[in-house]
Amino acid sequence: MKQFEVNFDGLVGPTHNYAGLSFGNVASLNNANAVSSPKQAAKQGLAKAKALSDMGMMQGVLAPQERPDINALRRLGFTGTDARVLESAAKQSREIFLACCSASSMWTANAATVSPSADTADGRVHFTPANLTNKFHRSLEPQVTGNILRGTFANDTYFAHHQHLPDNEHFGDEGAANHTRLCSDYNEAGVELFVYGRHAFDPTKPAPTKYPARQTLEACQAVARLHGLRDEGVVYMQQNPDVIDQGVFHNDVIAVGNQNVLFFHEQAFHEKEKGFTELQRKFGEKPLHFIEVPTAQVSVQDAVKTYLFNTQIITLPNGEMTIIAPTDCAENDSVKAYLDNLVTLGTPIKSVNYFDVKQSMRNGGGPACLRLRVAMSEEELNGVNQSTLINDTQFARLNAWIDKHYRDELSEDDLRDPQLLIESRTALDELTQLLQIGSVYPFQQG
Ligand code: SUG
Repeated sequence: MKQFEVNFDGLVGPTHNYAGLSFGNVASLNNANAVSSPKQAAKQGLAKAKALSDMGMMQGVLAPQERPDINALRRLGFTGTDARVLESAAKQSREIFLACCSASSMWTANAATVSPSADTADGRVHFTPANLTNKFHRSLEPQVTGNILRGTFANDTYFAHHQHLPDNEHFGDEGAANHTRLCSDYNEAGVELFVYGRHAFDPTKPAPTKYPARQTLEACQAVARLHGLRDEGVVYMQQNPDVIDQGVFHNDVIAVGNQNVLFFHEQAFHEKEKGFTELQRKFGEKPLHFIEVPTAQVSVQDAVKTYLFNTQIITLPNGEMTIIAPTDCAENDSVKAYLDNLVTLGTPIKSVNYFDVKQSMRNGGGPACLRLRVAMSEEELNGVNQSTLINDTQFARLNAWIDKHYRDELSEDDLRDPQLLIESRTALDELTQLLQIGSVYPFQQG
């Protein structure tokens, strides 16, 4: 039976900007207030998606959210016309205004946790949007994310959609960024590795002290229950609290997996041996490759700076694995030396492809942040809304759509311009038609 892992990349929205909103995400803080280039950012992202499609991979896109989020501003007491809401929010509370303008929905690794049908009790692909409670600007995303996922995976026979977990820090959930599925073949039952930062109900357990742990064990367990995963198909591991305090705000900044490969930094996990023993036992007899990067070769600092682990490991149509890495990895001597050597070691990873995703990196998002993975059978893939999949025609259409609607530059002042809101809504309304996902935005729903 044919099997596919489809990467759904987040389209960068027309109001892409850098606001420095994520405490604990060092790159995002360092680039606060820089003038952004929405057109270039969107084109960079789309070019990466197209390049993967040209490599023979199945590739889709997820629509961005509408920002500024006028609804959120109204809920917070700003009233009057849309123009008035923008003006008074920007004037009275710059922080709230900027949070409601965040470009963060482009990182679809945080859109949801996805369990393929081979792992779930009812044999459907399950989706739970991440509640992203730890950051106010990200907590605005789950409702519309759910709408977009329903519009993209619109067939109830194959796809099951859950509501996001309760909006509370006890159930802080950051989606696929802390979830890695290991398997021999995509459509065989696998082991889903959930990585958490802290225990919500047990304060005696270790936790970071400087930066927040965004994901709780209890959230991971709830998602596994919702998806109907077997105990034998799940492993929970805690992220090393020390690396969270060094800027590793999601597990996908320090570890990445694909099929039977887990690529990770020596310092990534708390109680590593215990977790790996369980992982190996549940994975079974078939080979499982643990590729550990020693601190002596790549420091945690370099890993955070270059996003060595926020790479995508993909299996090419010829069966070989390749790493999709940001160009930042090629520009760092120790990381480049590590990768050059890695492909000679006889592991399933045979090559590295570098991509320029600097517009995303400046907000702390590498290639892996930009995509949500969905493993599917051919039948399930046929049940996906086909307009959301990338082929030459759809790529050309989306590129033309960006050219038509996106600005070359955007500063903080532009975000309060009511004309930008009109431009952005016009663009998004057209996008929902292009992707045939229906009315997903509040402004379309009246
Ligand atoms: O949640 N940055 C995002 C980056 C998410 C990266 N995703 C993964 N690692 N999977 C975050 O911290 C910053 C936005 C700003 O500063 O404007 C932001 O939300």
